[in-house]
Amino acid sequence: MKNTFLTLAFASFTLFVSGVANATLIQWESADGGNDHWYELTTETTNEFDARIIALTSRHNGEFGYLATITSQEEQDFIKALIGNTRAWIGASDAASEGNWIWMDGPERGLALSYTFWAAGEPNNWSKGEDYAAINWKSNGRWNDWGTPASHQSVASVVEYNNSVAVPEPSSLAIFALGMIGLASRRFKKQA
Ligand SMILES: [Ca+2]
Ligand SMILES: [Ca+2]
Repeated sequence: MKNTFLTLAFASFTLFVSGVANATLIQWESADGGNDHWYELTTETTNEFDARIIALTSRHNGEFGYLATITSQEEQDFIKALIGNTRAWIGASDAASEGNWIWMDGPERGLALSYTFWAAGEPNNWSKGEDYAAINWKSNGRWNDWGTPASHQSVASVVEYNNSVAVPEPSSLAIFALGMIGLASRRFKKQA
């Protein structure tokens, strides 16, 4: 039973690594005033939960992935230029404590948002609760709290890569593996 689980987890992880290889990645170079991190707009659209799993299990040149943490107007502008008008998940959430927005992963994991770019009237925790942030609400780069419980909408994600991140705990990794199995089975269905 345990071996089956590990085999499935490894198979789905391999699937993801190969899938991510085709995506477009751009570096925000320090020569341009950036942080030298890499950014990716995923080609796959998912709900807010799968988006986080895909980001955390993604690697680029050995660097760790996580849903983007946008901490300045300059970073917001760089990402907006990368993704155009595509709506996508970023790494902010208030799922742990309603109204208290934090970055879920990456170097700013657990920290309150020091910079925000919410659309007018957002975050509004609409329709029994929205706890995850999406960029490009109304195509202007502004953010919305989204992930409506009734629908868990599917959109792209912005994944950021660098190595100054906390390593996930083993219990978290087990959850990621379970999530990957679910995603992998969905991919197999797509191909069928
Ligand atoms: Ca909320
Ligand atoms: Ca909202």
